[in-house]
Amino acid sequence: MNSEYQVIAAEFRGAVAYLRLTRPDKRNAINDRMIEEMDHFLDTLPAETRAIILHAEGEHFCAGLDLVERIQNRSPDPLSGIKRSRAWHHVFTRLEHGTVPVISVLKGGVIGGGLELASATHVRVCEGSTYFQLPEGQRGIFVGGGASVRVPRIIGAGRVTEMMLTGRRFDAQEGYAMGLGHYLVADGEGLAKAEELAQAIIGNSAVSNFAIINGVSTIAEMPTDSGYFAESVLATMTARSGDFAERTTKFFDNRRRSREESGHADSKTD
Ligand code: 1HE
Repeated sequence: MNSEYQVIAAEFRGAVAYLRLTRPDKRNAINDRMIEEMDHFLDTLPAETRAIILHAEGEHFCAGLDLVERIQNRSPDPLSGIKRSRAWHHVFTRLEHGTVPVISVLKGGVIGGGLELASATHVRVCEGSTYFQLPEGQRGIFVGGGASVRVPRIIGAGRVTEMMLTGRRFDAQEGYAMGLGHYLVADGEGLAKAEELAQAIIGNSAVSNFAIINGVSTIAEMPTDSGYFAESVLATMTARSGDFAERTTKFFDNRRRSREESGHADSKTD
């Protein structure tokens, strides 16, 4: 990718990288260009990035696959469809299993591929207008960006099957109760909430954040003994990162200091 972004925007403010979908006239539908641009965004993340905030222009987070482009570029060669699907898998997996946590700000439609994208993010903030839908059955297609893998892990295969068969919508409250959203905020307040959460996450050890975003979902798929093995390796790796001793010593020093200060305050009042 060598030209300017057309369908996303990138902004870097200190440790936070902002990835904004900028195709509101098409309800942020994901075309091939958007996948390429997201890939490039991840290629060029500044070294100081400690969290990514994914958000969108307009009233809808994302209307899923660009159906119009898909029909125009339809090819009888099944491999062309496979390549497109694999490109989505590649980019969404880079988001999910990269080195920094991703917080998404959801609003309006989180439809089809929009839910595939959202489910690759680690913390999902829903504004009140958010709704979730998988209308693939109605459109005559199937999910191709990882939804059949990621969404059942959140809400179960049975609910995903039913969502896809009936095309039903879950509103923000329902999505929140099911775990599709982790925070529910009023319309227009999603970005501020994401920024507040980003600051909390940035305050963690970067090595722990890496272990959390890669370890938990990967270990959940492993056979039990492999999971225990992988967990012990991550536990040892994080504990040896240097951050651990420094942070934990500071934590107890601060507690001791505040205990002493409150004791001092007590003796003053005595
Ligand atoms: C689009 C798309 C799209 C809007 N591809 N162009 N996704 C869907 O089935 C969702 C289809 N879209 C909708 O249901 C509605 O557009 C919305 C509920 C999202 C928004 O409604 P509204 O009234 O605000 O907008 P609109 O008038 O329907 O559309 C505005 C424009 O956005 C219009 O373009 P225009 O040039 O005529 O102005 C629409 O064509 C365009 N637009 N959605 C292309 N999806 C890897 S597999 C993943 C499989 C899936 O994602 S399936 C789900 C697909």
